[in-house]
Amino acid sequence: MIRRQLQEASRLLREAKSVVLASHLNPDGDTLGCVLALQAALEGLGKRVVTLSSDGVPEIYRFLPGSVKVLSCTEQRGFDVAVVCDTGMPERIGKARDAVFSARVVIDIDHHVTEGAFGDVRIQQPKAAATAEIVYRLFKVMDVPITPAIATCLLTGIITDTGLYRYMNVSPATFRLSATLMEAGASPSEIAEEVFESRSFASVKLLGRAIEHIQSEDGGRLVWSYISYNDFQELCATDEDTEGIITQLRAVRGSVVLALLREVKPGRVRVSVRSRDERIDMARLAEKFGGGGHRLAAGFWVEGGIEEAKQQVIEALREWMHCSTSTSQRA
Ligand SMILES: [Mn+2]
Repeated sequence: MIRRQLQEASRLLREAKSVVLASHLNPDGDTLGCVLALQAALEGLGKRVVTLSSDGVPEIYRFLPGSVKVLSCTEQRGFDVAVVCDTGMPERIGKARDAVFSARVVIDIDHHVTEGAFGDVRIQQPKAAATAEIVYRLFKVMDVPITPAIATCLLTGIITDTGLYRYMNVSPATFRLSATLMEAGASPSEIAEEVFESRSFASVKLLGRAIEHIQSEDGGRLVWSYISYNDFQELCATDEDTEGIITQLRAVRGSVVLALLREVKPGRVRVSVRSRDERIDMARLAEKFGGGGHRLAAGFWVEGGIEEAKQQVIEALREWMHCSTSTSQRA
């Protein structure tokens, strides 16, 4: 039960005068939706709020109310309370760390299952489809009115973390909460258009490159692709433009594990991995590479060129798939 933690967090936030909020690196719709919903709610209560996202706010999330106030870092210290959302482990908040851990109390709100939980108050609910669901519960305990702005932020978290209600994390509760947020003024069609149908031209070209490079292994169970540093340069694209590409690889029939490698800088490759099989735990694989995530969706970095990374990662994936699904003891 997280009821006690929610009550504790509610009390701390109501008593606080200053609050710092932090999202994770390579921020997604859930982490940003959560911190921006909290920003709106806490400002509504008259708190001084600083919202941090080390990697800024990707263009597709700039429609979120209050996103212009997000800072990539701050010199301010000594906040009454810090709230970190959707983060798995403290390393994933990047430069926001110093401000967050200078706060008197740190609250960690998360639906990740990694073992990196931290903070003085830990509100964890692995069954929640998105951290936004937990933040909504916190608002109910705090008796905060759900304004259209707050509803939009929270519904964005749900829509993005469920891939438009397509993933296994969706439960009847997800739809019930979505309906409530819609009644409070959020528009799923507007959110979907902003997030999924407002890609830059370079980003759609990059998707083409990823599809062109697609590979299938292990009888089609492992589907992966890559984007080289050259691709990025040629198309004048950035890592931000790769958002959502891995989702497109899921289109391949029979695919169980998906991976996308992108050489964002020469010799530095970001890897995203997805699984459709609960037994093949992507968070645990990512942890081996110093990354993290959920059972079915995770990410990590590999040092080295794209060719080196391809070999290393695909070999690890093959092995991981094999030992995760074989009847013998797991490695
Ligand atoms: Mn999330």
